[in-house]
Amino acid sequence: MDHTIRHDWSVNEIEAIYRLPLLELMGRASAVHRAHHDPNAVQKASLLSIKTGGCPEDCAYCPQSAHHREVKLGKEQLIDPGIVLKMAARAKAAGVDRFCMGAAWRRVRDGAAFDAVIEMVRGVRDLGMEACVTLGMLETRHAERLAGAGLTAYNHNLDTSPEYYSQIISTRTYQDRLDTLAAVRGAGIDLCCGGIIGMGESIRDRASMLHVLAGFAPHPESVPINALVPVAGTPLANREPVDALELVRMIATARITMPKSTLRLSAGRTDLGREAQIMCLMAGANSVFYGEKLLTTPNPEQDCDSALFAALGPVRVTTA
Ligand code: SAM
Ligand code: DTB
Ligand code: SF4
Repeated sequence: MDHTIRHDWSVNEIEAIYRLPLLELMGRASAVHRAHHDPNAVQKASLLSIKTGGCPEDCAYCPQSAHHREVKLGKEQLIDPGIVLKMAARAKAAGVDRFCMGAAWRRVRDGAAFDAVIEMVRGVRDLGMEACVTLGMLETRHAERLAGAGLTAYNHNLDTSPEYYSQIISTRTYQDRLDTLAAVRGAGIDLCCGGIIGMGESIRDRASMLHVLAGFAPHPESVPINALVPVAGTPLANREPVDALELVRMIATARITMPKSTLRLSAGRTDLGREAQIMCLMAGANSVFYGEKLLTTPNPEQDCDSALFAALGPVRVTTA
């Protein structure tokens, strides 16, 4: 039993950590990070949208929701597994060791499309990479099939606090999210579960979301922290970009409350300079998404990321 791992943080305690003087917060987070992780390793993960657009959910941040009719994004069919696996192999050749595939589905259904996803998961694992998928809600039998195909992790985010959630999504409940996460856990698949900052939530909401995550026993193995990418045509299109230092605080607080989890500096990197990204890594981030696109929105171009990795000096780019 590792007594440094706690599941009983209170929201007040977490908020107090978030509000610490920045240098104190970063110092503490960095110490926890170094105690539990190789501070010189940064995992490169890649994302691919295997089925884009037309999603029946109404998530206010998401360009793929069919409810946001002004978004300029086509609705596409599921990509053929052969093409997906070629892209995974290309990512692997670029030093990526985790390949994440996202479908704009409300829920997993049995049938040919799910069979194709199972084939993709098997293929990515056969390439020697970690495989993660995010397919919306699922039930135990789906989770078990994914586990049988060797899936490493299932991404399903809380997105925000239980209190702020209804401002962002009306087509499913927080409890729906928790039920899917329980089905994933029950099948023995790692959880990839995090959220977004910059959607108008308060610092209390950020602490409250971390309270739910850190209350899971075990903690999610992977915690993506996204900064909102405001997309034209979505209800959050005109949100002010979140201050980079808020992202640093969020990552540092996640690191202190979930010492062993892999923290992913996820969406929102295009607005961050090298220095801000390096602060996020010092505060406890272990991984970035690499490649010019996230699911549908831009990610830093290869030149920018080469400059970032060059500035870091020789880092171990794989942790798998
Ligand atoms: N449909 C599945 C679901 O919602 O679980 C999977 C795909 S969904 C695009 C995966 C995650 O991407 C969301 O939970 C959200 O946290 C993040 N995301 C989507 N749009 C975003 C945006 N504009 N800015 C930041 N993060 C975003
Ligand atoms: C996560 O938390 N962030 C990634 C991954 N999980 C699937 C997705 C970010 C998507 C950003 C919006 C887009 O590109 O469509
Ligand atoms: Fe659909 Fe996921 Fe986008 Fe919500 S976040 S609209 S569930 S693709």
